Amino acid sequence: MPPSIEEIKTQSRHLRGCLYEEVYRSHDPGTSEASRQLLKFFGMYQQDDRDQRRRHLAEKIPLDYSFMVRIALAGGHLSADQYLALDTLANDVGSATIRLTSRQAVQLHGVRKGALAPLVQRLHQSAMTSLAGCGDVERNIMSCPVPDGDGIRDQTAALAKTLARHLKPRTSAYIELFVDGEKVFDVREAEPLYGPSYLPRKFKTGFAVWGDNCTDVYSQDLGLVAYPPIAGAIPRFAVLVGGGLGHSHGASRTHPVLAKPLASVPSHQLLAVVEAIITVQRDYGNRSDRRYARMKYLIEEWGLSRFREEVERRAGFRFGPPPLLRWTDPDDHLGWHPDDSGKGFLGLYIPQGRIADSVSAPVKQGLRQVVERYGPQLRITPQQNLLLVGLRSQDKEAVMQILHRHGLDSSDRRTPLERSGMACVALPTCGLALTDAERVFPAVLEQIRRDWCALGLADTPLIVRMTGCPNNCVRSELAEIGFVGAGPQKYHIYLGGNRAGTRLAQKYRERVALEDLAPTVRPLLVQYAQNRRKGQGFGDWAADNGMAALKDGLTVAGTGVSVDRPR
Ligand code: SRM
Ligand code: SF4
Repeated sequence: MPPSIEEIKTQSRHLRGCLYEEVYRSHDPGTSEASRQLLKFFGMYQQDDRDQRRRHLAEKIPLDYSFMVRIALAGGHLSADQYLALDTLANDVGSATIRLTSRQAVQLHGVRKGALAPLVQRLHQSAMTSLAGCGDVERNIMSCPVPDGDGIRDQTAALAKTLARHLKPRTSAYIELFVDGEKVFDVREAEPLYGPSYLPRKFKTGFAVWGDNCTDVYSQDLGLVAYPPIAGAIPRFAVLVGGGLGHSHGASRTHPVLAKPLASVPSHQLLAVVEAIITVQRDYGNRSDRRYARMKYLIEEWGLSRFREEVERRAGFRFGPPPLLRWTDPDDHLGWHPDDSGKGFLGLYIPQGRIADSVSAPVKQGLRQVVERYGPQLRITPQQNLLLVGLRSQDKEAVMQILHRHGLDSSDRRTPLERSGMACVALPTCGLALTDAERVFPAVLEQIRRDWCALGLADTPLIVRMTGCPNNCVRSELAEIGFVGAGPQKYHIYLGGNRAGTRLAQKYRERVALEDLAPTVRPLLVQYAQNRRKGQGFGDWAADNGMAALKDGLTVAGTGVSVDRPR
């Protein structure tokens, strides 16, 4: 029997295992299963080109392994120099693209094993790290990317950074292996928070500011919502626990869950509460079946009261009741936002978060030019877009011109539907993809956009997301329309999430062919355009009707109008 992941972690001497031998000594382009699991804790995923896999297997030639490296950036913050370093690294050791992720991190794909150590060394020189980009630890911590001059958003972003530093694994294996290139036999360090076997599963934390749920806090293991949004007030935090969206088509008890309100805590006690929550999951989370190892399943098993009691016991004080949270429609933060100091930030729509050069759109070169010349701070949004922060108002036009010359449209020219659309990486790099997402999404979105505009809805928001499998990496089952990969070029269609990200979408159709996705939702868009209440979003309309009614082509509730039966 091969060792389980729990055994691999526990026996690894704080994530060392055989990594030294396999990364430095072996000429094999890939690594063993045990090393693959350990490398994830260092933000490194072994992958092969799925487009080539079948041919390689048929011709009995080894798979063409490379690594995806995920650089964790709390709140998506990057300095100009850091961005330029990533841009250079992508060219030097990656596939010449930078991928902004749905959790505000950066991924470089196509890195060869021999380039992992040089890559980490260069990250290190620029004060960046891929440590805990993946693995059974706290993942990249999200927060609203918008600057507000030391207001509540900047305060929560600063807290996100502090928390991210505090929750990093303490093992020095990452530095030894990838910076110093040393093999260490005698490990004496402690992992005070995680212990020798780390967490049962990944753990995700996201901050939000009351009213603006741009980080989708209900999808997080731990959501922390700063309130009240009053200038000068010291924020408290509403604590939400047990969210998580991934599920498996083959495991019927797996399911997406929205995080539940647990408590209200003042900011000075936040760290104690976060640590208490993480250690409860560490000690009681399921370590025998990884499919049920996320904290959402522990909370479902225990109930919220028992969970709260245990967390309070560990934190050492009683929690206040959570406030009733209110959310407005999320802002996508795109376009030009001047402040009072003659500066501002420019939100850029980056389709599918992919910064790359093509002949007609050398976007990566254009961004490099802007960052070199104007030196803005950069922030990645939770929708895979980019903010250039601290630009002088007088430079804005010149920046736009450079970007335009390099094929990056002004976000103002895009409809809300395009600006909010997201697709996950999927094929050809993702080992879990059942089908495409990023590569096919633009065409599907374009069909839906045309229908939407033809119905006079160009200015009405509509959130459409697509993933290549039910792991939900762009949170598709929170979208108003979610396409979730079910097999080659087949997708389940989910409807009825809302713009505030507080409701799960429901399955509407199964295994719809790629080319039928837009035609299948078209009749519903028509009905929505005719029958919606004032201000009612498409997701609300779909949820109000219910999937049963929509599926059966029954009368739309309260409108007396019949829905066309989709193909
Ligand atoms: Fe994800 C695994 C990409 C956000 C749920 N995710 C993967 C892997 C690493 C595939 C693998 O395990 O081999 C994907 C790498 C693809 C590639 O080639 O680059 C991958 N996930 C992504 C990213 C890049 C999607 C994107 O296009 O932006 C996001 C990177 C996040 C980051 O920067 O840290 C990404 N993944 C998410 C999210 C959304 C979120 O966190 O806000 C989710 C749903 C929320 C959740 O976790 O419940 C998500 N990814 C998963 C899961 C299912 C986890 C579960 O417990 O249900 C997996 C599979 C797993 O962990 O076993 C997974
Ligand atoms: Fe891969 Fe599935 Fe995540 Fe898409 S949703 S990146 S296909 S794991």
